Amino acid sequence: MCARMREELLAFVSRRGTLLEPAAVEYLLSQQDPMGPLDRFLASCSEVPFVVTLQDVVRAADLGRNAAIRTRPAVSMSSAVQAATVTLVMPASFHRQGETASDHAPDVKILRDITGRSTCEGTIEDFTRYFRNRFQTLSRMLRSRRELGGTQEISKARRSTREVRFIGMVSDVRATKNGHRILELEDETDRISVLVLADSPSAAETFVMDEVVGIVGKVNDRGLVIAESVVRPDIPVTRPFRGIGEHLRAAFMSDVHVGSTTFLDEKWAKLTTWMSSDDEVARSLRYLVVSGDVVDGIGVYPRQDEELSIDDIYGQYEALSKMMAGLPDHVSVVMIPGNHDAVRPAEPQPALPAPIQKLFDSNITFAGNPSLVSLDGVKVLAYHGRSMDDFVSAIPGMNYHRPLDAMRQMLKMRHLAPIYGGKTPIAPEAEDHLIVEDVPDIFVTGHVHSVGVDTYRGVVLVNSSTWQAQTPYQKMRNIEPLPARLPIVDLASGQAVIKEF
Ligand code: D5M
Ligand code: FE
Ligand code: ZN
Repeated sequence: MCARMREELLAFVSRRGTLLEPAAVEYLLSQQDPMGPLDRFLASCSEVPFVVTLQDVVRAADLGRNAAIRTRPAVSMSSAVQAATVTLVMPASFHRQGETASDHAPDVKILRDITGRSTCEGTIEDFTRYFRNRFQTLSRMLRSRRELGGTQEISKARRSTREVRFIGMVSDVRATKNGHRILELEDETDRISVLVLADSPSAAETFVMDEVVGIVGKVNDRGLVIAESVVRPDIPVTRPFRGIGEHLRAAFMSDVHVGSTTFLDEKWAKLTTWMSSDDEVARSLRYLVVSGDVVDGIGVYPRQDEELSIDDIYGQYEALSKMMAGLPDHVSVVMIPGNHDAVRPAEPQPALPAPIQKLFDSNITFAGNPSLVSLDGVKVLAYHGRSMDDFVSAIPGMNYHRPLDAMRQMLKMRHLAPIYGGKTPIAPEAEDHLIVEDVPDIFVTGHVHSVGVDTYRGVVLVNSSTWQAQTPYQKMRNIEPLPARLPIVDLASGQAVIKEF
């Protein structure tokens, strides 16, 4: 039994491409689940280490024992919620652990956004610099991946007769009539065609323009690379949710569309009443993240004036300001803009301008789109989500009702809006702010007027509903919104629920 376990453990280690210190082997064999701590340790590494030590596995085993109690319900809870996104799911256990937010001072920090740091003028040079920065940043992430050790520049790789590894930006994707796909990849030296065969392990991968990928493959005699595997920058394999010590909570909303005739004022009134009530979850809400399209705006689409109840942009923000002032004081608000708001439409968008900010109380933090913010140390990546329009057009099977699929793709590609030249306007800043540099604890989007929560590799995913009923435009495009749902995340456990109003 023990010999077999040893064999299995060593086979596991070798499959993962690392070595195990002899003392670590003995330690793991003394554990109930020898593979568990090792798996957890490897998952926490951004690249596979050369040797795993005794200390590594002991620490991972301890962490696992402590985290298991906290993380397990989070994962199972949130998948249940995703399956039933339209119902109010609030288990008794979620209630019991409430702590009162009014006892705690809020701690909001903007860790990263474009506000005040925009440099671009939109010249050709700006675009060249922007794409070079995107390529370099993402290829740096890819090069640290074990599978891509020894990558070559494309100009060198194309002359090789052995296995080659290289990194490139996708400049074309097409399907052949036999269902294979041909990618054109470019780096700073050259460009090359890559064939992804329909029966290869990478056949299920989807590709979009301008994303950066790594390829392992062989060059055939016609200079075409036959891909053996495709490597995405991605985020490290599952790590436990890095929560805070207390069960304080953050709620998420977006697409309030104040000023639209279809804004749901009765639902909003219910939300306000509940948030100010004695309900334990309501009382434990410390933060509210509002992810864009906070008002309906003016002239955003043709004949919008026919669908506006407030046809003045300041009037719209003033109305929103009153609504926000009606929420309880123990809730601190973070607000980013979306494509309907009064800032430049090109992403990254800066925070709402000062004259608009002045209309609001001081407990609101205005940040750009996207932004990485820290709420009591929990890192939240908030992005309105315009690029989902492009994901839906580019990837077969993706649709407006499954925003979490697009969000998972963004994390895999480590980019919020890879496709250039589609519906998402992108400003060519010196640095690509749409790259997911830091792995967040919570990743939130809005825009599609749907709702959902889930986890991906330990990151809590939230898509944050709308407070607007179906508009004539959405009806024409068959978009059925799921309005007036409030996702709420426990900042201690990462457990997420959706409350419906
Ligand atoms: O987006 C509201 C909904 O409409 C959302 O599901 C996306 C969809 N939408 C918005 N603009 C477009 C374009 N240009 N093409 C396709 N679908 C779109 P909102 O940003 O609130 O108007
Ligand atoms: Fe919207
Ligand atoms: Zn939008």
